[in-house]
Amino acid sequence: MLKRALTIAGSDASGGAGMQADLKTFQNYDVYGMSALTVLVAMDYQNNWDHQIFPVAIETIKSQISTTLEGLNPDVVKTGMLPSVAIIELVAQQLEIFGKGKKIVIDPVMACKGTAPLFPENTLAILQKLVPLATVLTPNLFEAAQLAKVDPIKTLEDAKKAAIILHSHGAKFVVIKAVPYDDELIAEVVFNGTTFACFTHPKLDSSYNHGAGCTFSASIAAQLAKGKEELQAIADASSYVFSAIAKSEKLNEFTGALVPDRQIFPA
Ligand code: PXL
Repeated sequence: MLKRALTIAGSDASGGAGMQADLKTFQNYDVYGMSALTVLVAMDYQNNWDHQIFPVAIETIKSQISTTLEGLNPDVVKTGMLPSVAIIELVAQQLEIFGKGKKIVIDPVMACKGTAPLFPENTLAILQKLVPLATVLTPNLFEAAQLAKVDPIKTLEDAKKAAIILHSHGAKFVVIKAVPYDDELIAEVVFNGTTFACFTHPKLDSSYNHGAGCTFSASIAAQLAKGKEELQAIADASSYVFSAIAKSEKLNEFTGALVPDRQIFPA
């Protein structure tokens, strides 16, 4: 039977990140995707690709969550950009009531690559309301340091300390993305409360990677929907995104497209 995944996230007009990345990824795994849109992001191509942010009204978000989470019974829910404390609180409340027993992937989006943090005041709300609901929490280095209230993460040891702190706030699996591992490798660093795992791959400096974070957490969500165990889903998501970046293609002078391989495996 078709497995179902819901993304509660923003729209990236450029098509690479946000719910566009999530729905494309779900499709690529043969998982039925649905969405509750929280914010629209547009980019100014005449002004250095500056990001413009247009939040969706709370009642509109609530109706979409009702349609999907209550009305269509997703196997897994993924969250992405939530552009205000009120929206974070709404999503957390709806997940607590209607998300019971479901796997939940929380991508604590705080900024778009190359831009200033969008919503620094949201950090505490994400930590208190969403992190405790996470089956898998997928911060990047910046988000992990902000949420764990530690200095910028520069080493594997720094990342492990932050992962322990974030796990203590209730996330079952914490994955810190793109941690410097050694001179040639970067790693996804995973902590589940007892053991660490590192999934390494070579650094890929020159490729386009817009939307890599969203695609990574959406890949985990799709695989969880199909019944894969968390650690294996995280490992396979790491390879999936690495390959998609390696094959990425330029779209314009500011951004490129990830090119992932299609994933066909039985549910
Ligand atoms: O990559 C972070 C991100 C998440 N969600 C939306 C975005 C971006 C970055 O552009 O636009 C909607």
